[in-house]
Amino acid sequence: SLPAKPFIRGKDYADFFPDRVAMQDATAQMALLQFMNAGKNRTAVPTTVHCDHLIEALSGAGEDLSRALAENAEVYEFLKSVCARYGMGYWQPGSGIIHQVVLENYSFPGGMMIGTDSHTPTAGGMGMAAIGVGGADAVDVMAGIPWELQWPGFIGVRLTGSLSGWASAKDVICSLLGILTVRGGTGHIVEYFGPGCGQLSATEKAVITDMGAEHGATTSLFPADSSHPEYLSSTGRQDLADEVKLNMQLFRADSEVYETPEKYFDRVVEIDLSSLVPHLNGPMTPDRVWTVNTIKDGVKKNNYTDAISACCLGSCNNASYHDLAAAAFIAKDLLGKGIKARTDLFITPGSDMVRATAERDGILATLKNFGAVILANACGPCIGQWKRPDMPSGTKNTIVNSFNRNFAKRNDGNPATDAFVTSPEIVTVLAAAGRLTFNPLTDTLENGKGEKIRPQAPPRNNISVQYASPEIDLVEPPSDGSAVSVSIDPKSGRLQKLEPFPAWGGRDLLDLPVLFKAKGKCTTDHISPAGPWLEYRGHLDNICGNLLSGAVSAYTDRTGEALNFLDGKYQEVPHVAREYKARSMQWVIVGDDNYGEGSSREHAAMEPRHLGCIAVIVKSFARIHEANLKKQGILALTFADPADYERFKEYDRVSFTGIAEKLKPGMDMTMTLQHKDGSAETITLRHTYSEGQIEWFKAGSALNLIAAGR
Ligand code: MIC
Ligand code: SF4
Repeated sequence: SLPAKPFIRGKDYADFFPDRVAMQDATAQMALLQFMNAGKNRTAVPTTVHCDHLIEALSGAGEDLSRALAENAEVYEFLKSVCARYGMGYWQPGSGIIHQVVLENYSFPGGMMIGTDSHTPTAGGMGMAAIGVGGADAVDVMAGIPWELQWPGFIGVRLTGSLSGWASAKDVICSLLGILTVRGGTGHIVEYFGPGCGQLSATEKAVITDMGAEHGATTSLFPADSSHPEYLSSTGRQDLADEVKLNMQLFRADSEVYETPEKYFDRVVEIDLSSLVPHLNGPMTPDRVWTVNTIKDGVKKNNYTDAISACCLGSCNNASYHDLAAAAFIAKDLLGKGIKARTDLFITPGSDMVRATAERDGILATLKNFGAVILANACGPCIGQWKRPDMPSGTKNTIVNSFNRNFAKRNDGNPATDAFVTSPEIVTVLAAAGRLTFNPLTDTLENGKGEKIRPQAPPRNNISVQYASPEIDLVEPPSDGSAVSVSIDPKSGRLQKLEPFPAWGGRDLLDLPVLFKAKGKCTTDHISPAGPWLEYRGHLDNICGNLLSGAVSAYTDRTGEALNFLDGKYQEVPHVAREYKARSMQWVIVGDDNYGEGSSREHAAMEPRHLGCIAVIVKSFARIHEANLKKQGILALTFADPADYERFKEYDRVSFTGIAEKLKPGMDMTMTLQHKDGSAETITLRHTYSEGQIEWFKAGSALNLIAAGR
């Protein structure tokens, strides 16, 4: 039924019933451990689990996959048995990166899905409302209860002109990041429109919507056009392709929206595809924009290393068939002129379907001849699963990749690696040039004979391809899984049954130490890093060992350390938190802008909760992290006056009194900040809690309510 009054953007909450849930192995473990406590027999909607994050990149697809199967056997077995038990599909290790597999198999215009990964909006390239969430949100949908979202605002992006030369879809989103920054999309859906959309294939559109996660948008979306039935058909979904062709108008905004977008969108951004030049965004943040024309200034001003130590082509963002085909075109042309890759070049195909098709068409053979190492169809170097024996941590170096994010330590765990994100085309040509400042628009390469070679940009041919069948794919669940047993070894270091978090209990929260005051950028990669820690994603107590280990303390400017109020020493955050927990002391975190940017990993909320955190108070939140904190029973609060962040000093404590009366939808709250010298001040705080979400806090977590049947 229609709501009685229109929802107010950025204020009202609305209930949704998404069509599908997708989870990847690194987040599915915690999501499924929670779902197992929800008291349900079967998932309420089609649900799939994708094994992609846990595969390490070292020597190439075959060996890396075999090693992953052996090393992660316990976790894969757990995921597989939970899938069989609760009626979910299990995409085996090697089948591909979640978003590419979803795009190929489950995306269609007009659908709605959620996924426990921030890049779920990749399917927005196919006109699907696809939203990244934490595992507890997935539990709602799998349990058949409505999933709540604050009614978003809308940003319209009008695309005109057409891409040419070395410019690609990646440059659309890299340039938009320069306009919106990493916070600009927060709380909004970014909708593309205009004549430029028709120039882009479905997988090119998906590059743009995938990386919408980087400006914080709830999701990004393209209207349906002929690229959609074409992709449906080439991925073996002819029936859907026919339906979409017949109903195209239903999956586009009404014509008045396109005629007078300013009336409907909160903001309209114009991007002329014809004017785009290749971007190289980075390092450390995807909204630091450079192009092949300006990067020389960057190197000069910021002392980036010009020599490139390695190039990577892959990730959910840019590892489609057409991406590999474009790279192979450049490689073939250069090989013919006597030039090979000068740097290491690692390639992770997006899925086994892409791998099989690229192999069939000779694309992988060309890339290998060029010098590329083909890695498993998985996240690999994009998520720190990259072993670099030749690059000791701490060595300053430059890498170039076709991924989407480039936060510190993200790819190889080395804080001194500067990562630049760019298109597969630029990755390939820079692998041949070996230096960051090579400009394919103006510069030439030199071959062994001393000849000057101008590299050729690939033609923009999005000719449709009939995809080959993958060798590694889906294991369907039995029709009745109730007899399947799911076992967790109580001695396991990787999996641990979850104990419900305690209810709030109606108490005032008095004299809480500020355990950590984060300075500057504090993404989920800073709060709960991935890489080697991916091993503990199913074991809450063990993964707590990484809490805030990448975050910079505002008091000392060093990472990962907190002042222990009990003995006056600076120690690792988890150590101090455990000492407080042992004494039943609750504590708080204070943070800067866009706190919790990046990943959907709810570990960044569950770890502090497990160790006794009761409130996180920041200048502003990234959407998914704020929701994760609320779901896990932590108070997620923002300063009414961001300048109040400055008031926090070492040894400060905070108190909240009268919470039941003060925590009301739409109302500000107050908090007392007590300084070491005995003085105190009152600070006004904002929040976005709805009536129902306040109940999550009271119950100790949203899951506690579901488990209690409420
Ligand atoms: C990422 O790209 O940061 C990840 C790893 O895919 C995360 C999920 C995770 O932390 O497991 C994401 O984007 O949500
Ligand atoms: Fe995997 Fe990287 Fe995509 Fe995250 S961004 S899903 S780690 S490929």
